[in-house]
Amino acid sequence: MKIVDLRSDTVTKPDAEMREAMARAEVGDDVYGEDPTVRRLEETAAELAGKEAALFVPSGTMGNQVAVLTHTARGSEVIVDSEAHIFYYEVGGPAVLSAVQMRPVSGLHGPDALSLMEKAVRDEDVHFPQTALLCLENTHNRMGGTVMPQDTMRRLYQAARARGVAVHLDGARIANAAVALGCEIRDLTQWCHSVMFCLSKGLGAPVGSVLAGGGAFIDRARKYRKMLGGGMRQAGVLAAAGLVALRSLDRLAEDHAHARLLAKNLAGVSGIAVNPGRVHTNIVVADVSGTGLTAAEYLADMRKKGVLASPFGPALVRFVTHRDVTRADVEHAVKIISAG
Ligand code: TLP
Repeated sequence: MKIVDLRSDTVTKPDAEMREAMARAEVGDDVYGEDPTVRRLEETAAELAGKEAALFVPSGTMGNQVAVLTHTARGSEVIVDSEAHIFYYEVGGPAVLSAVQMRPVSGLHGPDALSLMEKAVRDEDVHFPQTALLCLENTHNRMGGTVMPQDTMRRLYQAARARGVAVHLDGARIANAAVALGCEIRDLTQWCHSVMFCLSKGLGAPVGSVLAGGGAFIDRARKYRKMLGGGMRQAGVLAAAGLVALRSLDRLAEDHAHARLLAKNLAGVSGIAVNPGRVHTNIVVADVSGTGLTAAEYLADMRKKGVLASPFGPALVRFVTHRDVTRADVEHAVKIISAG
């Protein structure tokens, strides 16, 4: 049976070109700073993000957690959207690792972003924790891969900076945002102090993310990465795949077109509610309550028929397009889903 795997853009496998680059990578012990391929990846990533330096990390989660550790002090507060990955999907890491208090704000990535953020920043008061950090996410996973425009990022960044609050961007899919907006990654990342972005999502690398920021910030982050066990040795074999991944940013437009095609077709399927207008990038969120099934039941049924997707709530299902899914695969998935 043909399987179309739309669970996540993390499921891609390295292609022949990537494996070839991995096999040929020049390597050294990166904890000693001696892996030339890792260095090249970090320099390339810093350049793309318009930052002084970058750090190769094994995962997006570690990149975000190292950023929170580096920006905050124990007991300080972090403003974050209530649906953000850092708050929702990172196993409570900020509480355990950084001993910070998360301040989840509902709607932080909506039209009232600026006023909600300004309201959440603490004044000086003996009772209050100090607001140390604002975390943004672009594209926003749980909001269906939606893009935060550059102007919103700029206004949030300027307001946060005026209050002495640092800004970290979870840019796991920042390349998707840049492609959707038709701008450079650095046009977006100029509005944050640090950014994490993933090489292992739509870009197809098997492992790895990058944290970019100022030189002194990355020096401190490197020590936290070591503390968390993320100091890797001959990591150039992985960085080589990342370098190949960074050459293929433009291909994300294809994933976006496939997601639009999927959304347009699903919107016409009875029992399934999709808003194609909210599909900005490679994620489609569908409400399946009209089928009379829960998301888990619906997904189990689709799995039997060869279409894989992820649960996103009691009645919500997420479909993600990626480089290992062709237009024909999307058309096949539409046929299966439409048949119910
Ligand atoms: N997201 C995964 C799951 O963890 C939900 C997915 O399938 O989408 N930030 C954002 C916005 C992400 O979507 C993810 C991964 C991460 C961080 C973490 O990256 P990894 O998986 O490399 O730790």
